[in-house]
Amino acid sequence: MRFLLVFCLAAGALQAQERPAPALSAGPLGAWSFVPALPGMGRPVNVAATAARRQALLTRIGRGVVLIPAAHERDLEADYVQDNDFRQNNTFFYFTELEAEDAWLLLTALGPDSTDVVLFLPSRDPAQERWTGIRLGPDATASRLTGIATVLPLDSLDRRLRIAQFRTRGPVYIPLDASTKGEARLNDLAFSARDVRNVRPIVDSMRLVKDDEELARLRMAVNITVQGHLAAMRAGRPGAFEYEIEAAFEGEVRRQGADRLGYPTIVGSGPNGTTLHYDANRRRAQDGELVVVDAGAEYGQYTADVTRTWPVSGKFTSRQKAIYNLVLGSQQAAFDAVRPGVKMATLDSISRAYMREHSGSLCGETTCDNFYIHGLGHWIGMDVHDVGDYTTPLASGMVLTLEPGIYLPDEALGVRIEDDVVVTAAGAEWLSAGAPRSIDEVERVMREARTPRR
Ligand SMILES: [Mn+2]
Repeated sequence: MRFLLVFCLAAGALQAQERPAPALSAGPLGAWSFVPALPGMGRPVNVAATAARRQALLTRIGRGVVLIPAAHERDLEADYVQDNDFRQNNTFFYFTELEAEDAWLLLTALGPDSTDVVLFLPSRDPAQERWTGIRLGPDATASRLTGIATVLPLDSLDRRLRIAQFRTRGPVYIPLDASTKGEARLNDLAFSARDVRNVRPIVDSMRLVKDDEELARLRMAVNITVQGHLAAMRAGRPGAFEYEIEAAFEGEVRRQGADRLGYPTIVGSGPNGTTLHYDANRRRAQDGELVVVDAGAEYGQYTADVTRTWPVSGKFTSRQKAIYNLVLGSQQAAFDAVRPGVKMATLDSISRAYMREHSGSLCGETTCDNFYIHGLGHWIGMDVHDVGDYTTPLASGMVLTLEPGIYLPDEALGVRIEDDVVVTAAGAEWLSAGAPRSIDEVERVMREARTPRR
């Protein structure tokens, strides 16, 4: 009730400095937060969080210049578009939370107490805006909404860059990766015989530990994804096509305000459940089979990654139960070991050891861990397989997946259970616990979906 009141007050005078209240019980989880003065697709920028990240980067660098480009509109003729023509570059987004195309960010560090931040935006073009809608231009509105005091037209970038290089006489850091390999300005810099370095390793290590703002976005993406998995389970029935289950997931997450999918939805029934990245989703699920649904929604540039495995009939067979509970136990063993200081490789070994020791005769002559053919998990964030060194010991605020599986192609039987987990000071928290995971919960949700309501 208190939250509702706060929301009403905030909605009256929403400013860029304030965060919108989280989505409430009424309406979709990811309800659109309208910012009258921020054109385009953008949600409000958390100016405090982005300023803190920029300062942390400049502090790490000490002395030097950082230049980061935004993404550009996709080419409808050349690219396979997924949902719309633009997704922001992750490095640019991390330091701005801005979904502006063709922008650049220039950061200058002259020492611990002297830093400078300039955002460059293309000048507005009224004729072009008939096609694109209103764009954020280099003016006082942009400064207010982004929390960046200096916002200049794009055509002043090269001059400002030269001045920044002259003032610092230090290295120039630029993101060198697949997303920027077509940037002529960065290529010119990289071949300029100056001290040019890749900023990605520093940024990637920062992105490994999520701040509160990032965790809030991840929680939203996960909560939306949970709703999608419930919808997928409810759409399950013998004879359902895999794409019907896919549509139930994707329809629900979009209805809940997901921006797009985090990755192509995997719906593998029967034999397809034993193919790890099967995403054609064209087969008809047969009575008695399991279906593996590995699907995640993206919200506010962050993606969830959740997998559920359930029987299309709504009831597990005793064989399916035994395999499923072995995977579940293996996941729980890993979860119970998550705490700051532990490494991903240790968790992986713990989950495998559990599976080996509890296999009994389930997998015949051998133990079931021999059919657990992928790693335990990975970081998630703005990328579904997020950046960051996997040898880094866990720390509070890191977010990872735990996804053991057993794949038995000879029996057309695959089970994967994947949840998203945030490391806390005391251990870990399940983020995706709202998606039914135990056999009883899964069967109950599927039974209730079939029972006609009176
Ligand atoms: Mn995954």
